[in-house]
Amino acid sequence: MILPSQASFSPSNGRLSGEQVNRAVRRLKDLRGLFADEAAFLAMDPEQIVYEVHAHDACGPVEGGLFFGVSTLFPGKVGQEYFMTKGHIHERRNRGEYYWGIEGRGALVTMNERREATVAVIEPGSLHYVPGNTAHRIANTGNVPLVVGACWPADAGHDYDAIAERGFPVRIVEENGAPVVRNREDE
Ligand code: PAN
Ligand code: ZN
Repeated sequence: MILPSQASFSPSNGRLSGEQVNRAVRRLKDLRGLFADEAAFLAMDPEQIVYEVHAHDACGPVEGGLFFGVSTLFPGKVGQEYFMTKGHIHERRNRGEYYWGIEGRGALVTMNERREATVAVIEPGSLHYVPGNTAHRIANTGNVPLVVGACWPADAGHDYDAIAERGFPVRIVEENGAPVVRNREDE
């Protein structure tokens, strides 16, 4: 008999529970160098949790498998820049991914291989397809946790180094109390 699931998912808050759920935490100190305002970054608590990822990855990194995850990105800013995930491109470059908004409000930032960026609003019920060969990150532009679901090929892998050097071409920052997209060329 095939067991259909070893975990449960709450449709209201996105929490994943079950024995086969992996939990990863990223703290401010794990995001060093990503934010524009280095002085503001250094003045903050490095142990502060910025986001958590709960993933049901029971099948392991096999071709044809799928992973399911829920990211919870807490509200906050470093200077004027909203809290964000590290961001990555998949190790197997052609692997795509679905994201969907569950709670809170934020931005999905993507960058293709020509370094062209897109920014989409994430809100409860929004659905986003991230094609292959495309780096992706999310930012929380609201005052409550941003909860985002994701499903991606189990053999995709995460490549952080490939984009760490030059980063994404845009930043999501607060100006006059509202989120705006800032081109890094203007910095
Ligand atoms: C997501 C991300 C998650 C955390 O599950 O891994 O939001 O972001 P970083 O991996 O960039 O820290 C996903 O895109 N998986 O492929
Ligand atoms: Zn991904």
